[in-house]
Amino acid sequence: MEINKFEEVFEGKLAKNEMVEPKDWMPENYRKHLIRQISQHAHSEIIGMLPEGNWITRAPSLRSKVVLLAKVQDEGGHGLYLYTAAETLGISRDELLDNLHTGRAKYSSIFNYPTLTWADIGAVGWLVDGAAIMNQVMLQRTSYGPYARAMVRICKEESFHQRQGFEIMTRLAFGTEDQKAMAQDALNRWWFPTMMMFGPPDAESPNSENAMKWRIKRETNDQLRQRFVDQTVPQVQYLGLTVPDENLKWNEAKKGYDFSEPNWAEFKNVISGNGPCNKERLAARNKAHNDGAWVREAAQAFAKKRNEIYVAA
Ligand code: BYC
Repeated sequence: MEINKFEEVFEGKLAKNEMVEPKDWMPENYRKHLIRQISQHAHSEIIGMLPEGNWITRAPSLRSKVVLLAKVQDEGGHGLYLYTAAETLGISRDELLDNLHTGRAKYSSIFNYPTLTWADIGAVGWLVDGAAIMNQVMLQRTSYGPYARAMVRICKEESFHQRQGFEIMTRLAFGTEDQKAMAQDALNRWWFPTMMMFGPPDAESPNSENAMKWRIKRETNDQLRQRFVDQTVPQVQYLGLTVPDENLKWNEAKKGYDFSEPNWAEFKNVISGNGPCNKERLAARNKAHNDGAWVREAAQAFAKKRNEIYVAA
């Protein structure tokens, strides 16, 4: 088939809302775009284990410890589904991880902020997982099959995570005055960093045009950010807390809230490697990878031996 015939088939699939699968022809830039986005997403999942993992030993009850442990394990699983989806695009796991460990690949800005109190674990589950779901629901219909299918399971698990966070916030917000103050303090520190998770404003988002054209993204950064604010403000009100934004105001004409832009200079600083915890996160990830070398070697030795036995039999 001539190259423009291949392109026609690819465009036809997108037009009919069909999934592109690993063995289908795809433009090189589509493949690269997906490797970038899926791998950044995978990195975010496993780096996201670190700020929450910090609290497993300090969770205030056995129940909350078990729930947090399950959540952190889920994030590891999400990383695995996503790395596997990225590998179907012809890149190895080693290369993907190397890009993360050497700081060449990005991961979500949000995980470069510290979790200072137990209320932060509530805020992360409620706001960060809430924002993640807002973004990921549309990704269940993204155009690349393995990514879309991974997102279905991830979204189910993220919903449980969001509930876990909201439960912690509810207990604190309806608890003692000190507990309520702790919940408010966590909300104050996580609100704007969470808004940054959706990416820069549409007018300054270099990847959005192709992402929308190829149906990788179904909604833009600004659309999702607006929906997140509209959905979350009533939850803040229910908790009796205050959104730390004096410009937050219901706009009847647009049937949504007006709100302040996050500090985009801070965002740029964080994604350039200079956020409060970037260095700590990369050091912890590199250490975990190096400490786990013997597990990978043992698994490979086992697989090799098993193959030899099968071949001999
Ligand atoms: N952090 O052109 P744009 C989670 C980068 S966590 C860091 O708009 P795009 C979880 C962007 O990569 C959530 N970098 O990009 C929850 C680009 O740089 P490059 C992870 C960011 O890709 C709890 C540049 O800025 N979710 O799930 O069209 C526990 C310009 O941006 C960020 C996903 O990854 C950011 N917040 O849109 C554990 C969802 N925002 O690559 C885990 C999938 C932007 O050109 N990803 N940048 O050098 C997406 O939907 C999109 O990639 C984004 C960005 C909306 C994030």
